[in-house]
Amino acid sequence: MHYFASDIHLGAGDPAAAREVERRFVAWLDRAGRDAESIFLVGDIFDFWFEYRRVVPKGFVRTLGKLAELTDRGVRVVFLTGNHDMWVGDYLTRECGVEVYTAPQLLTLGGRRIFVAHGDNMNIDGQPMLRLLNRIFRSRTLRWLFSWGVHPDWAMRFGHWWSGKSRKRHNDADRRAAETGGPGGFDASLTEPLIAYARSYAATHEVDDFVFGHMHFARDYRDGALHVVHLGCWEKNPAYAVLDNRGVLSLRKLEEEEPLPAKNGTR
Ligand SMILES: [Mn+2]
Repeated sequence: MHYFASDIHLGAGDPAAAREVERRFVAWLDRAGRDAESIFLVGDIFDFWFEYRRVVPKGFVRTLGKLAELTDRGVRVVFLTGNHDMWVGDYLTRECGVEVYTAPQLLTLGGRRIFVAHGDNMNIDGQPMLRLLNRIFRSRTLRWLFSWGVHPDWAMRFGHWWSGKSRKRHNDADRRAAETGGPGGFDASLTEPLIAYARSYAATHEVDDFVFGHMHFARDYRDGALHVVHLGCWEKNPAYAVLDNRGVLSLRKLEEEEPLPAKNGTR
């Protein structure tokens, strides 16, 4: 079995809610670990992560411990960075045994060809502002300057502020879309650009299934041979995907317990 989850946004929101999300995530990792060959963490696992050569952010102890335990047991854990945690360094690899990728991956799993990506900065060729931001955020120079010129407490403070702002912006966009687009229909439309990307990619590559995060809307899309799974966001409606031993990839809701308390901020 191969498992996929994204957009946990650990550390987001008020501390009690953040702790609850982490508790559910760690419980999920634990359950998945019972029959998982591999677990794919498809970006935005942390609401903000920045690491120095010898310093890592406080927190996430249960998550990091569980990841280390899983890889110690021989479960393959793969982390594809998202736009909130693109600045991971070698800590997760060295300390927790996690494979880290900063770009989309086309993998063969259980005989299936699976394209996995967080889903940010795809289809940005026609969007100069996004391209510029993407270049800035991925700049090694900026990362180096940040790392050597900014005290960690200030770097973290800035990062959490920026992440919160980014989530709020998306939240507002969702709300506006909800007001104009009517209930139910708006969120699904956000996933269309990634579906379009998948369709054009599949025209030139052999791919059985696509898995994306980022849109914070769980959706299992099929159109002929095209199969695209959008993983949900764990703050709202936790969902994950499983590639089972028959080679079928499906989206599942987190079968669990009581809903999380309502709160502000989503993405
Ligand atoms: Mn996200």
